[in-house]
Amino acid sequence: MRMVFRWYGEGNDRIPLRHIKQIPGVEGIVWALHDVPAGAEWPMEKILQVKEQADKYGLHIDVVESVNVHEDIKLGLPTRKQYIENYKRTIEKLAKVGVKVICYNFMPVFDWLRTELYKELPDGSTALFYEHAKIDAIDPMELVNKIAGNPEFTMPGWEPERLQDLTSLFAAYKHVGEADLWENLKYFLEEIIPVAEQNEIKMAIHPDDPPWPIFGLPRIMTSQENLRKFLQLVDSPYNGITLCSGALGANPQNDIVEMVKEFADRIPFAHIRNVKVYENGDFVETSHRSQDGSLDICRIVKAYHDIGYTGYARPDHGRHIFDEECRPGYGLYDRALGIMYLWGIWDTLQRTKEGESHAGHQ
Ligand SMILES: [Mn+2]
Repeated sequence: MRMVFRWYGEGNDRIPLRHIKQIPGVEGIVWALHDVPAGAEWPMEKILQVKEQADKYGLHIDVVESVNVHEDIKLGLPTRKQYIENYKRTIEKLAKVGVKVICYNFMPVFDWLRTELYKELPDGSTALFYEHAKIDAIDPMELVNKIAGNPEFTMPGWEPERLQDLTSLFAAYKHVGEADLWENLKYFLEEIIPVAEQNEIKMAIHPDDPPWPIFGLPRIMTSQENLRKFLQLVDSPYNGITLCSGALGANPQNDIVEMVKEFADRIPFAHIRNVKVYENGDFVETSHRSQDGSLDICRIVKAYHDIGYTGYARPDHGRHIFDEECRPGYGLYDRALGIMYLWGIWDTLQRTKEGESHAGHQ
């Protein structure tokens, strides 16, 4: 397991790289050019700038999250051709600076979705929360204003230029059902996976968060069965999954341990975090500790250890703790705690496997 940490870039993230460097076992950043709109080719000078910044702290830039897929590709419009060409050029450029994995998603209109960014937990910390009743009652535009309207920084997946024309986007998706979305995803994969292969970059789709349709928009990266179907669309080691325990785990039907086992050699990137799912299906993000949420993170990490996982992992989200002012879900403290929990489980399993001969000494 190779630990990495999401960083939003100089001037776009309050957390400095020198702090990330101090989290034990973190070897690289998970990054993106957040000011480049979806569908545009990434400029090489901006890519090199991030590499230079990371190099200074001995952090690598192996994992990119995300290169966003333009809506016209998901809609299957004729204009997708140019956006797919741009995507291929970006893959080639990223390969030149040593990138190994590109995370992306194929969710229509909205990326991740929550109803509250600062839900108070019993211990006084706050975290991202999803409430079914609120989603059922709210107008999508109202939610956009709530999520993307006020923060200090733009939120990934909620970029204003992407959401400005919400009405026409919804109209466009009226004619796109699940079957069409699968078709459009297949078309996209058949175009880009050969380029990924040539450039030795593993593409890793992020599951839908949460894993069910929202506002009548189709969502397909939702279950073990659908992930299996996805991997068969283009059966290549370069066509893989970002297995996100928290996204998939919001549906109690999803068994993350089973997914790690079944998709073992097709998971170049793991997001490991916990969620607490309530009786009525609402869920809140919690600390990583198994006892705090509905997912047994110990068993999930053990599943990765059992398959001899050598891919990248990140703690994904964290709560907002110790009065930290941070991006929702992306503070330093709780993600760092999460990493230490993951390492604690991993290192214990590793030592147990190696035997007890060290008698407590290195
Ligand atoms: Mn995730």
